[in-house]
Amino acid sequence: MTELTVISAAAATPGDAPYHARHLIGGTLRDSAGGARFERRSPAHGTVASTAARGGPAEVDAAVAAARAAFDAGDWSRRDGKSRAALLLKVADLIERDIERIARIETLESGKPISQARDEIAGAADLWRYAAALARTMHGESHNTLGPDMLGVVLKEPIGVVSVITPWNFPFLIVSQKLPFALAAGCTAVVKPSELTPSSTVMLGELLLEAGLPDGVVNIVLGYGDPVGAAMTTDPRVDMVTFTGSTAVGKAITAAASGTLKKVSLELGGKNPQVIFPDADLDAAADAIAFGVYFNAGECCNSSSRVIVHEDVAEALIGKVVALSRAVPFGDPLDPVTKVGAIISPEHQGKIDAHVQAAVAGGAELRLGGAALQVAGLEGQFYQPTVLSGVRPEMPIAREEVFGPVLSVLRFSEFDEAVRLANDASYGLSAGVWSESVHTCLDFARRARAGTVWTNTWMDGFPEMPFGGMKESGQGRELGRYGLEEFLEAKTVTMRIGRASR
Ligand code: TXE
Repeated sequence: MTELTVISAAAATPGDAPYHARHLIGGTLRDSAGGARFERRSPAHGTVASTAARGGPAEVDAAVAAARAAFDAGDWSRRDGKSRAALLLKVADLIERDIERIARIETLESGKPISQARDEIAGAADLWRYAAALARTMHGESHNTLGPDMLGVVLKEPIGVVSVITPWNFPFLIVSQKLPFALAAGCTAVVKPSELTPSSTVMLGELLLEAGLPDGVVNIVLGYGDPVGAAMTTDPRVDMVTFTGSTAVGKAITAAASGTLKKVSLELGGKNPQVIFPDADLDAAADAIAFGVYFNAGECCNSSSRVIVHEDVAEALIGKVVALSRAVPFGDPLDPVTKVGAIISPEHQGKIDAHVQAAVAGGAELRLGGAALQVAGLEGQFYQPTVLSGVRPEMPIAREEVFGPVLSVLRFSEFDEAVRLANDASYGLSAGVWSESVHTCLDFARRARAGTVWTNTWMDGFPEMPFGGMKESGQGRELGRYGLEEFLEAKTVTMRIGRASR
């Protein structure tokens, strides 16, 4: 079962002094009034990666007040697109200048490989740049067929104060899928990063100050979902909540926000299928499957955790995936060779293992892995690359988000069966199809209930292309023009023109 590619400790105790993350409220970085703090240990090394101010209702109240005042004052919300764009471009430059610093804290707090953290920060900078372009292309519409003496204009206006609540798996990327688009639209914001990964968002706050963003336009409050996130979803001065995280919390936020009828935009979990038809390029598919399931240790909403393969090629495909799985370098995330790092927390590692053991007890066949991974010299938690075959659609492992490096393989024999299995989940985030036939791919793409369908590829993302989910994977879209529209409201202005008297 073993014979994996394990990367032992590059440096068992990283020498970094822990970063201290503070709230950003009204243009000032500060600790909580009573001095409350929490600390984050590296999930790979066990050392203290950071300490953070621990906020509560008082900090949320001050941050929301600052965001509301900044919005209503209009220095940002009514500023012209050209100067909004100039500021967002400056932020992109500053992010690129600080890639190394931000990537390192992402790795230390989340356990993800440093090479992928660098890519994530570079990709985030590109999102700020793309949003800057959108800031100059915002426009409404005009109507001149309402009658000879009537003119109608639809204005696009910023929705107002936005609460931005983000998870731990891609902290810097996810805040950058939301915040620059909200700012491009003219909104102001209160941001809460996950309590597990607070620091990179505060580093972003430092860059926003350096770039000259007016005080109060972006505020950051650190702390736990309850009370900080909860207060951000009920405060009547907040107009919209944008959230990425678990489906359970997404539902709780929707319920909490309904009291004041805030707009809610949600990017939640996935149980994303890759469907492999018998004429597919199996080497390419196997490669994409291994990448799709092990990227970010499977702690990824787009994880391709379900493979649905035609019975004629199932064994050949599984063989290739298992061989690739053995070759993927798992281990110390600070080593640039590593492709898969640590699991975010011991509790989460326990949940992953419980899923795997239940599947095996239920009749799934363990083809690789299925246990914790020991990495020499490191104290943190790692999980072996795991491949399960013989998974049946009714098993929990085929339906629930595992959020770990665990692949479930199901089989099919007919096209319609493949579509039915792919859509047989409460989630609808992304799906993949592999076939040499463009007809098979497009037929599947049109019938898949998923916000994104990759054909003969997996997990390509572009700022220009919208991203979001159907069913319980969420509502609303990020990125592309859609990502800007989420933060805009349409206002109808109707004018009587000409000299005709009423
Ligand atoms: O997420 P939570 P967790 C899934 C994945 C994972 C599971 C749990 O399956 O195993 O969720 O992860 C804040 N009001 N995803 O527990 O709890 C919280 O502080 C307002 C998928 O870390 O959803 C954090 O900032 N906010 C996902 C954020 O919500 C609240 C990425 C996310 O935390 C809150 C992460 C409340 N009542 C996990 N409770 C994806 N889509 O990729 C918590 N929060």
